[in-house]
Amino acid sequence: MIKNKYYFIADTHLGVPNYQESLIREKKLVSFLLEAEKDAKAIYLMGDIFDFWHEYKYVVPKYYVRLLGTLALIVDRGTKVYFFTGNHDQWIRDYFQKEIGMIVCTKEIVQTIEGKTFYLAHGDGLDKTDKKYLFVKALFGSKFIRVLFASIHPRWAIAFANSWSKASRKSHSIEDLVDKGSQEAMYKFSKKIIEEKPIDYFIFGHRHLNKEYVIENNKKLIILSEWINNSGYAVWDGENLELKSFE
Ligand SMILES: [Mn+2]
Repeated sequence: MIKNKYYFIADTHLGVPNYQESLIREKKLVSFLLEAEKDAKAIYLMGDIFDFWHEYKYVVPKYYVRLLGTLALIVDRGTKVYFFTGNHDQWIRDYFQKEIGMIVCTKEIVQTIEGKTFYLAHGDGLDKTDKKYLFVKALFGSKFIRVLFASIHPRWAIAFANSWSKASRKSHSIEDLVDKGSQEAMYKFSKKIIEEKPIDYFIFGHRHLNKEYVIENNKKLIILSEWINNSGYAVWDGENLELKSFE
């Protein structure tokens, strides 16, 4: 099969709402990746793949072995895999690059793929009026907090983080479902960016919306769905950029 497609998914939030349900979703994600691999030139994991991830210098969380093994296999067989950190899984070190061979992106990237220019990001923190969110994002990204957290025994640190991430998800879930139309921060952001940069397509996760916007003419914004209730993805074949659902 010719490998000429590019796949984009986000917000699988592995780990919630509980181990059993997450495992079912993880297996579905593995099926998706193996299916996509057949004709994929690259696969973009656009953030919040894990509901919580924290790795230590010599140790990683004891979950997600099917997904991690599959990703390593796919990379070894020659497909590029990009891993964007989301707001739920930003606490990475070198494991994803070194052990799995993924290309890690800790912020947005602008990339020309088969003749079109893509602006790709997880998409949190785009609303510059949301000072509270930006403060928390800066705090969690700070070296001081990371060092402090890493110094707590994982027995406590991981347990605390798991309960925190679940609480955070609950508080966001109602807002996440609201479609703000033209008031959507990602839409406004994309409109502003194209005034300065020649971007054709924006792809974001984070908002869980599963929605396509026309920015202007042929310029598009795609906001990927989450995988807890949906299983959407975007695919680009050099001619069409489409939102699809994996069943
Ligand atoms: Mn997110």
